Amino acid sequence: MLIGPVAAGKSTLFKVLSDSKGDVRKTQAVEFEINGIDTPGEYFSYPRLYHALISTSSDVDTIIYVHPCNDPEYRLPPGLLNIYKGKRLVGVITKTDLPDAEPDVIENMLRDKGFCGPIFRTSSHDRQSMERLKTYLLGSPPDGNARSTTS
Ligand SMILES: Nc1nc2c(ncn2[C@@H]2O[C@H](COP(=O)(O)OP(=O)(O)O)[C@@H](O)[C@H]2O)c(=O)[nH]1
Ligand SMILES: [Mg+2]
Repeated sequence: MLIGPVAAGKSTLFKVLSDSKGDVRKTQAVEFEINGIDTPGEYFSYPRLYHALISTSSDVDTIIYVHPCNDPEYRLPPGLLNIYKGKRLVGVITKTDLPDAEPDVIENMLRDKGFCGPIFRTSSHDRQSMERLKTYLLGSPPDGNARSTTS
């Protein structure tokens, strides 16, 4: 399941990860594909909508937190990751093609805040960067160990 703020690039990633065709539109509702769930950024940005995220995520193995690399503000709500204990957590820093991209700054910020798990960097202009994430997701079993092996 992909989570993260509005316009982080979740749906763009989701399209590649789920091999779906068609344009990326603004995500109005939770969208299900066979292997994944895309969520609207609003669910993530408004505390009164957290329950929607939490109930949607109850059956998923893997949470992918998506953060654009030109946004220096930490946006993961405190405590939300604790709810996801036991699930595989993967970070993705998107939009590395932008002129104001600062992927190192964003990655350090996530680590400073205690984000565990592998962190990938992607750009929609670099299909391979997204395919690498996909290969990882397909190749490593979601057993929850990713969190403790990489930090
Ligand atoms: N430059 C650039 N733009 C991107 C990238 N990924 C997504 N976008 C753009 O950012 C906007 C928001 O993307 P979207 O996937 O809808 O974000 P979501 O709200 O998290 O689902 C769209 O205009 C995308 O085309 C990227 O890697 N690089
Ligand atoms: Mg979306």
